[in-house]
Amino acid sequence: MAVLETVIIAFWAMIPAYVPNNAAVLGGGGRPIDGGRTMGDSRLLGDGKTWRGTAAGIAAGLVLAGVLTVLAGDVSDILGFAVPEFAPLAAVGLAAGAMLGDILASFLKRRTGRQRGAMFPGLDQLDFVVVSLPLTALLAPDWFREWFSPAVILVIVVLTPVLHVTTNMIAYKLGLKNEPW
Ligand code: CTP
Ligand code: K
Ligand code: MG
Repeated sequence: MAVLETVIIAFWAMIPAYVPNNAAVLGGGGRPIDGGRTMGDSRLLGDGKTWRGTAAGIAAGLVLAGVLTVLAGDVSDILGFAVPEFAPLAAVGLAAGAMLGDILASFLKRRTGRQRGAMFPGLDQLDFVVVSLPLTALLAPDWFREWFSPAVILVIVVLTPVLHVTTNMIAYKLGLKNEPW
């Protein structure tokens, strides 16, 4: 499989997992998921993980998966190779897995003494991949096997941190995000 083809499939397949993070920033606010609860000296998750942000993130991921599924046939014809349509459970695994990964990362940040907004290099860039891929493999195993070849997974692990750093820098410059990570 050509490298460019692998990169395009990896990017396409991960859009429903990439978009939730950014949508959560735009839609966030209101009641924190942890309801203010603490564990030890720190918040369980912190004020940066809200119900509204999480719902906005998952909804955005599902909508994107739907749009891409509608476009997949035409795009595949234009490109000359197939890009994935999203099985409903694959869309759920990618979108909800991304938000769950971000929430688990905040849990780990609070346990390691990091305040809301503190950076955690590595975890910040890959938290959503680490949960969304296994969750998708669990919820839609056939779909996952069809599209997430070892080569595609390798591209995702390399490409995701680059995209993450770039989009967060842009969001920071636009004043949408408080920190550039
Ligand atoms: N956000 C949200 N709900 C989520 C994820 C994000 O409301 N599930 C919103 C919050 O306003 C949050 C912002 O998006 O402050 C940026 O997200 P993120 O960088 O993930 O959170 P941080 O504020 O950095 O908090 P943490 O240190 O816990 O990651
Ligand atoms: K985060
Ligand atoms: Mg942050």
